[in-house]
Amino acid sequence: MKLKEGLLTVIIFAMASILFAQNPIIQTHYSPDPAPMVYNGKVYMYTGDDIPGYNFYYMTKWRVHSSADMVNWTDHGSPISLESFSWARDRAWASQCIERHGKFYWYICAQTTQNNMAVGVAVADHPAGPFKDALGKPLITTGSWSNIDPTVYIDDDGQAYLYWGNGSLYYVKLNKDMASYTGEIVPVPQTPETFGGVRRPRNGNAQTSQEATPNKDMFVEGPWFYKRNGRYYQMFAGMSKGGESLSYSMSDSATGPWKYQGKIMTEQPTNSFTNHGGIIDFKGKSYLFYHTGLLPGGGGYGRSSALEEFTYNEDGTIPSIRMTKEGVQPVGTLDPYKRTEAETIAWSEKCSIDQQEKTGVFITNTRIGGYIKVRSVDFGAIGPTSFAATIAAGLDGGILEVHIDSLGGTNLATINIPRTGGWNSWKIITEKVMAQVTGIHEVYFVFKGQNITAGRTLFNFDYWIFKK
Ligand code: FUB
Repeated sequence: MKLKEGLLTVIIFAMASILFAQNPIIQTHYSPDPAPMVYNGKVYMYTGDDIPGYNFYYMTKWRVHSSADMVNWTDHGSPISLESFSWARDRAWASQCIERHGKFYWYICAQTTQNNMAVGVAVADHPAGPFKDALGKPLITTGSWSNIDPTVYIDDDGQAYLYWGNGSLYYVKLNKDMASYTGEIVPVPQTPETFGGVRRPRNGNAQTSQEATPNKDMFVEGPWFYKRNGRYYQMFAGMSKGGESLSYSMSDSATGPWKYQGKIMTEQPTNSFTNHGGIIDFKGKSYLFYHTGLLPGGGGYGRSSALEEFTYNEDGTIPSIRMTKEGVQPVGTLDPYKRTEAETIAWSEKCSIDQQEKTGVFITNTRIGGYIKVRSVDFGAIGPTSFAATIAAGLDGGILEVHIDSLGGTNLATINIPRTGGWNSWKIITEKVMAQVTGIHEVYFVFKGQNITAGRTLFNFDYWIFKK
């Protein structure tokens, strides 16, 4: 009896941790090297794109997601890839985007046709693009493998700084056009006092962190430069036992001297050698973005963005932060009476995303047993009477069920999906809402099927809306 109860508790705990999981925050694809940007009431998160099955960082594109509440993330697809930069041939590595006077400057790094790494910049009128290469050539190109992981910040006096580096850390002062700079590239001095240690000189061109001294720290890569309450922060991927830590230094000036402060995140079971982070304040809270290899099937070359909330110490220093599965709590609600893209997701299983010129980003590869969960949905005081979803299905048999609060919670609506004329022939299908719902709930869009071979796509799903 006791054994049975114990087993039951383990099963309930495992199910609860799946249902309450919020990290990694993107489940439909890998999303390494998260770089958050706060703009106009939303957080935009720019990431890379690890390719399943590879054994190195052979990445080819970058991605954008956004959230107004920190738990529901809308996928904006991949507005830039290596093809967007005529000079880039491989390794679409870490990036960061910033807004200046209504334009968005997305600093990326990639391997050049000359086989070294360089920093480039793409520009857009909207945070999710379309972006185009601002220069048609790299912005930083010195022939060095250290030209990776750009981070950018515009100071209160309007001066913009671009820092970057692997092993060595550099900066330049950007001009107001954000696509050129004045003065020399400045190498930042590294000592135990400034960055916790010194990396041994590189042997040739190898892109490796193997020279690290376990347990000590040093600047490895992935700088994240920002200012808060008049003080400057330089977070970076440092070195710990078994992999990269997230560590930081502080300064009273944008250009140093830097004072090493310690490790923010270290020796966590992230299942990834690298870590790469970004820090923002949003709606009065502070957040650390980082990556792990913890998405099922993931690892060191299959990394996904994760998120934790933290509070600065009174003196402005950053506490030690542990990774969690539960992630963060919502800081806003979602209005179900406005069109919501189906690719707005708090958690999902057994589905992925695709992108087309006409439809934009949509959910595809929906399979039996899969679902999309959306959190903090506010139905208000008067509940909905109907639910509509935009669906495309080349075959029939798929069923979309809408439940609240859990996968098996109250069933609000069921759509038996007909053939719509093809996987790209979209139809708005409306159904009556079968139960009364008011107030704030989680909503589950559950994928089911009748007489269907398990594993095949049930339907494509573009957006949904409730009506009162
Ligand atoms: O994602 C490729 C590289 O791995 C990044 O540029 C580094 O920061 C590390 O995360």
